[in-house]
Amino acid sequence: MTEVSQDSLRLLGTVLAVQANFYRVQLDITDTELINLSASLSVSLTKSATPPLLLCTRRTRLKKIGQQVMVGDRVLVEEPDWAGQRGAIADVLPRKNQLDRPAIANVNQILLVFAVADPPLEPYQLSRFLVKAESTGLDVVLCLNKSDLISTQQQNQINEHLIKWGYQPSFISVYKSINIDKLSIRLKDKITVVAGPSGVGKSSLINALIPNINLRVGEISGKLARGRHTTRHVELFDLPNGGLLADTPGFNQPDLNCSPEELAVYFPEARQRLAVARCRFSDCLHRDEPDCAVRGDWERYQHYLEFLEEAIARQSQLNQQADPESTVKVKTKGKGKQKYEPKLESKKYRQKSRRTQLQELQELYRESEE
Ligand SMILES: Nc1nc2c(ncn2[C@@H]2O[C@H](COP(=O)(O)OP(=O)(O)OP(=O)(O)O)[C@@H](O)[C@H]2O)c(=O)[nH]1
Ligand SMILES: [Mg+2]
Ligand SMILES: [Zn+2]
Repeated sequence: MTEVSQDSLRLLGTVLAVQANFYRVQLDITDTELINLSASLSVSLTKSATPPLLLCTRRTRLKKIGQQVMVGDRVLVEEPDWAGQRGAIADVLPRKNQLDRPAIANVNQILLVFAVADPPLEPYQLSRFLVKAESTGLDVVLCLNKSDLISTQQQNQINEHLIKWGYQPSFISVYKSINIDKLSIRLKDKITVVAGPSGVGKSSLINALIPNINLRVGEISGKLARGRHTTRHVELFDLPNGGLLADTPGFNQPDLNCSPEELAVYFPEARQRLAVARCRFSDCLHRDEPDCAVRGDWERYQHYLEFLEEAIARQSQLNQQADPESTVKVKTKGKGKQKYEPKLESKKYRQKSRRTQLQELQELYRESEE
């Protein structure tokens, strides 16, 4: 192998999965392009149109500066060993964004999957997922699966509601291959994260979009598998027509961790109202303030009020935790309900860092989801 051409080759790729200290990187360039690019490389590759995958380590320099590498990262790969399919990540390009759960960088959109039936479509739960998805700032594609289970009339009714909510759902059926092709066009050349409650057909859909992937379908991914590292494991899958897709384990109640002030903008209906009028107060929470532009008889206003209560409770909880002199302690009970009780004064009471408490809180939420 001629060292010179190897060195002059700047290989860019995307991290598809992280396994212990190894990173599975898909190169931008296809095998065929690679061979054509440099005839002097004694690369023993079979010509194929698929981009090569290299199992990479992270350069010591990156470790020293504390540069993490995550799924979705765009990376510069050096010293490719084509025969052994190995390489080393020399640099990480700046991230456009970063999701925490699942931990993926550079995501373009969220594909929110719900079922029209089995499990029944619950407006409040759907609202919660929509708000959570909106709070990432990413585009939200809403898909309603199992349309084979309802009549056209029922479908139209659901559609009317969702249009009022500010969404245009795609009604799909994995079973009957309805609108799957249209959906795959929207996924082309993008990094998409699939989300939605358990049992709606997320894995079935991904299996339909990516032949030969064989994700587990219909298993109770909730109780048993979740929490084990197998399902926490994040991986991006290559779509046949370009683009990457990540499955997430279904969970039925995402925690909303936005502040009370920002909540309204995660409702398209409220955004519309705020685009044409203003509230009298700039810090209006749109509850009972005079001259509010958002309060009104829109369908999801009650959802807004409920999520607002939650966001307010959450915020005061965080404030309590930040203030060691506080005399009130918050007990978190399942399903995100909070109860306030007087904190027991104790000299031995050890103030935990806010970070530890947040982590514990997240664990609690996770447990309540399971
Ligand atoms: N009627 C009907 N059933 C479907 C359709 N797609 C999937 N299912 C069924 O729905 C059930 C759940 O499908 P999964 O793909 O495992 O659902 P999931 O969203 O991945 O569930 P979790 O992994 O628990 O989050 C399975 O029994 C599927 O066969 C569809 O288009 N129509
Ligand atoms: Mg699944
Ligand atoms: Zn207002």
